[in-house]
Parts: sequence; C-alpha cells; structure tokens
Amino acid sequence: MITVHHLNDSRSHRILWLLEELKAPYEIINYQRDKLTRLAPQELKEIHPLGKSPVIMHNNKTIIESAAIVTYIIDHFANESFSPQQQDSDYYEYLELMHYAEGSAITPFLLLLYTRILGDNAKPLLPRIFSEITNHLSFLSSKLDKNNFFFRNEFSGIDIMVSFVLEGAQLSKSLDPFPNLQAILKRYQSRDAYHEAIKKGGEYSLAKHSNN
Ligand SMILES: N[C@@H](CCC(=O)N[C@@H](CS)C(=O)NCC(=O)O)C(=O)O
Repeated sequence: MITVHHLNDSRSHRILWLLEELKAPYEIINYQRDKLTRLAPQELKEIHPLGKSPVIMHNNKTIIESAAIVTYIIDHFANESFSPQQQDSDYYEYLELMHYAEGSAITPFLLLLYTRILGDNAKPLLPRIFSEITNHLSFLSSKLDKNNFFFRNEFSGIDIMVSFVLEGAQLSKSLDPFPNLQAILKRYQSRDAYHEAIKKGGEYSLAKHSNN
C-alpha cells in the first residue's frame, strides 16, 4: 500500500487523483499549511529534508517530485495501456511533456505568486512573467490541438502533471485566449476520481476557480 504524505490544498492533490483514477490502494498522512505563510509544517522535514509535498512511501522507498511519483505509481499500479513502453516510438515525447510541466511551464506561475508580495514594486517584472505564461500556454495549446487529451488522445500521467499548470493559469486568468486548454481543464475537473481525491484529501482551492 502506498502512503501519501499529503499537504492540504497543494500539488499532492494530483497524486491522490491519480491513485483514485487507478483505484490503487493508499493511505494518507495529512499535514496542514501554516495559515499565514502557507509553508508546510516542520514534521514534513522529518519525512524528507526538503519538507515539500507530495512525498510517497512504498516498499521502504521514499519518493519526492510529482513527475517521479506519477511515473512510479503508473509503473506499479497501472495496466500497460496507460503509458507507453520504452521501446515505443513516442516514449520520449511522453517523457518530455511529463517533465515539462514542473521543469518549465510552472515557473512563471510561481514567479507571479512570489512577486505578488512586492505589490506595485513587482510591476516591472510582470510583462516578462506574462509573456512567459503566454509562451508556455501557446505551446501546450498547440500540443493539445483538437484532441481530448495530450498523449495519444487518451488520459495519461501527462494530464495529471499538466493539470496543475492549467489550474495556475486559470487562477491568473490567463486561459481565456486558449479555449482548448479551458475545455481540457473542465474535462479533468469533472472526472469522478478528481472529486474523490478532494473528498479524501480535503479542500483544494484551485478546483474552485474553475468555471464548472
Ligand atoms: N516540484 C515539486 C514541488 C513540490 C512543492 O513545492 N510542493 C509545495 C506544495 S504545492 C510545498 O510543499 N510547499 C510547502 C513549502 O514549501 O513549505 C513537485 O512537483 O513535487
């Protein structure tokens, strides 16, 4: 059984969502953000020195980083049709988008969040941040094109990873020029497993900003 060290209202929602999609057995250990700083509590550092969530434990292994966790869970709990095999011609295309979400696309959204603290002093940075947001969302929009899902037009680990970027985009009202990204986010947020993850993991404020 997988143990998920789950920080409330955080990226670890998507790990619970994946586990629900796969109907994999798991238990949750809950951590609460500090109400003022939104930082994780000290106890999470006892699980992993970075003190970030998600963290999973399974068979005496401790694993951090959403993309690694998603890959691990899919490798252990999904059937073969859920993700490509290494010998498949599109395997590296899959890997690319899997890692792109946290490796690149999320950066301008985090900058927007962090620079908010500066109030008006952040203004000179905003054009660059928003041009990067447009750059990444344009790329994702063209990758998705008219399909329902990003990879082989079927729900995959990529959707789990990219969802957080799209939720950040929705929050910053950057999705309007990209109707196909708005539509896929709705598709994610209307899945039963997405809602089940909220029931088990508690409130997820990024879900509330949807236009559902
Ligand atoms: N790239 C990491 C990011 C992990 C991360 O920063 N998690 C946030 C939650 S969304 C966190 O733990 N924040 C609390 C803190 O920094 O104290 C991943 O995708 O797993």
